[in-house]
Amino acid sequence: MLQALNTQFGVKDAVTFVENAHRFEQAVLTHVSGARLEVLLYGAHVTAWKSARGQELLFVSQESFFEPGRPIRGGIPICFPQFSNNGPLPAHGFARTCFWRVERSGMLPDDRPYLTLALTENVETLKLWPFRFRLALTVQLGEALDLILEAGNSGTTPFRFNTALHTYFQVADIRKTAVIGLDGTTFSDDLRQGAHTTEARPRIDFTGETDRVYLNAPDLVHLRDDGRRQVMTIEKTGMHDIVVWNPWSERAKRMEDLGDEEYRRMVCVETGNMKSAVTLAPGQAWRGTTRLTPA
Ligand code: TA6
Repeated sequence: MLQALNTQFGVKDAVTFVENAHRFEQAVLTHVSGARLEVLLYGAHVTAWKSARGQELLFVSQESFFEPGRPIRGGIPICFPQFSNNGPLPAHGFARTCFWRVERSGMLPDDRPYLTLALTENVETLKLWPFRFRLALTVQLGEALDLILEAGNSGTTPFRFNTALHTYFQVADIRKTAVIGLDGTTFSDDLRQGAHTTEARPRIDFTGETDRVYLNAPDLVHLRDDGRRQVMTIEKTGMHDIVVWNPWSERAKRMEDLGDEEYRRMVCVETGNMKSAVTLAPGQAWRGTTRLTPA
């Protein structure tokens, strides 16, 4: 299988297919700047992203499961067609626990490698969600990482979905971490039964469990990691909401796939349509993008 993938989709010095330490097939993308990305076929899950400076930018828990059927704790899980437990499906939908197929790979005119993974309905997804669809993730790697998520309705009835790129950023210390650019935005607070409040703080610091969906959030926010003196610029298009999540100590202790202290080194700043569902008529398609630029 790996050999067939490399023959069909490998790109010299830029896209290679290998097994990871847990025997999952993954694509490794490399860019001339030194940036490096690992994407599993399982869940189209990005599990590692190194900057041109060689710094790992994503968090993956030491306690994460790497087992078919179980979600991975960290990296960039894709939530689809449900976000969280807001519906009858497994938490965050089924896309993150399905094996996707490679659709395309290559080099862009500016010499950035790209890869497209796709998921379409199968017997298992139809049991859970009776719709025909195509979901695709394209990753483009330069000094920034571009993530392009597309969903299409290939059936004969309309459907609604929610989706997210549930990105876990690695930070040096959550107490020296802040999200900038959400002031003035209304959020739904999961820790207060979804109560709506307007964010007053230009700089959102972390002092406890945080689980908020910022509704119709700005298309540009920053994540400051003052511990590592790094700033991540997060830009989105076609995606309405931003989730900010850190489980903090008590919740971390109750999670079997997160170490008790690991909450200190992660924060999720997620882009997607968590509350504002997308409706697609037969033949229609949706596209949302997120660009992550480290500095
Ligand atoms: O995005 C925040 C959230 O929905 C939280 O409520 C929290 O449960 C987290 O995602 C992780 O969900 P998971 O199903 O991966 O344990």
